[in-house]
Amino acid sequence: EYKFWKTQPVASFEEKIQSEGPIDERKTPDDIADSPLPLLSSFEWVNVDMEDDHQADQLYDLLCNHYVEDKDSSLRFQYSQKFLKWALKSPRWKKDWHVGVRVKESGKLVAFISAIPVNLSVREKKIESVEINFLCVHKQLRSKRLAPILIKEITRRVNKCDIWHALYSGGGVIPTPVSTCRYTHRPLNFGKLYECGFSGLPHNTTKEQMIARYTIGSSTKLTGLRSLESKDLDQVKTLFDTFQSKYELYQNFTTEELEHWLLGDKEQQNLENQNDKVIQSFVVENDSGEITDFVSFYILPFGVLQDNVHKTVNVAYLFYYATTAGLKEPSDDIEATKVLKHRLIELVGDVLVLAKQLGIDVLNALTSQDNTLFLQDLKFGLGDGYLHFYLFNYRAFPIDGGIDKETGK
Ligand code: YNC
Ligand code: MG
Repeated sequence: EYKFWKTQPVASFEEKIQSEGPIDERKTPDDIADSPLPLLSSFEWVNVDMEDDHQADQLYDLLCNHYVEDKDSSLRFQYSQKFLKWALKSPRWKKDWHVGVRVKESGKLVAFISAIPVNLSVREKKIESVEINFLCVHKQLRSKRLAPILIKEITRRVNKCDIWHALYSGGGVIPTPVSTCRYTHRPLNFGKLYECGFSGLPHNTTKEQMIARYTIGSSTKLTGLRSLESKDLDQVKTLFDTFQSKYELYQNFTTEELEHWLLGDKEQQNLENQNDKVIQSFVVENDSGEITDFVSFYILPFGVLQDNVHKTVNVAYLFYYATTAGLKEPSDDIEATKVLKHRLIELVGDVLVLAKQLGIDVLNALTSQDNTLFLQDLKFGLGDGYLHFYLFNYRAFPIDGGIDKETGK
């Protein structure tokens, strides 16, 4: 059990955490090996160059056919090239951290893992880290202990840059989640979700009743709601920094990073039709020109794997948001939460309309942070997927992910 993870600087399931901080003894880049771990002689390490469309396409192919699937293998994440470039080339990205394994003879890309730099806040501490994502091994090479080699190799490359901590997340349990959240789903096109097998009919209901239940208006309600523009970024940064500081685990963004994550990379910002962007962000501007709220979602379709009239489900994920609501009435916590809740219902309520206008079939959100304030009112339903968050080489007290420990709801 956990033969590999037992050797890594992560908290064990059993241990009772006494204090927060690094697990490994302090090291320097000089303590770290200069060359990559050995692979079987028919394979080789490569950097996947995301600026080369041909190589980006090879990564797209690998993930499209071998990346994360839902529980009964009926749907698989379908990251587009555009999405992958955005996700992998965030500010301060390194080619050396887009690690591939190829078959020497054919050049075929059969495995991948990536890191991007992130600056984390874990409670009062700031931790220079990376985020690990897109770990993938070709289906024919599974269960051969290649994943631990990829993880050790990315660790080596990151350590060589004097970074010793990482954030990562996944649907499976390994030692030891710092937080566990559940996925929730807000159907926007119930008829299609039902036809794809994404949604079922609850007992004693008809498809027509469910379609009626999830019907939403055709126009947004908030006055002053509009697309985010680059001129808003300084205000949005201040708003976001203030809003996030109450959370126990979050990323600190520079203005440049905020621009990247909320407006997209240059390629997306220059798209003729802004509706084609995978990241969609909106602000609310009041009469005095102040930004009082922002909200964003990204679009990541699921490929439908069985034979079906529908080939993809258009899924949007609620991403970052912030509001001034509830911030200025600090005298009474309960009252402040009520104000915040009311505002988030309005804000995310408008997101439902905007997403529907873009042809999105379902909006997903996690039970994390303040999301539990609006999920029920806006008819998000609990899904069967969980997302576990992990920290590498950092012990931290568990963080509430919005799930009731007893009922799992
Ligand atoms: C996973 N997702 O437990 P033990 S999420 C971490 N994250 O080790 P093998 C994982 N570890 O239990 P396979 C993991 N999945 O013996 C498996 N493991 O200690 C562990 N799926 O290796 C597992 N992508 O090679 C076991 O397994 C060992 O052939 C078994 O390959 C696994 O990106 C995988 O779900 C996931 O492509 C590559 O199943 C494969 O099955 C696959 O025999 C579909 O490995 C796609 C998929 C995962 C998405 C993600 C985050 C990854 C985080 C990795 C950990 C990073 C640590 C920090 C490093 C930087 C540090 C610095 C500084
Ligand atoms: Mg393997």
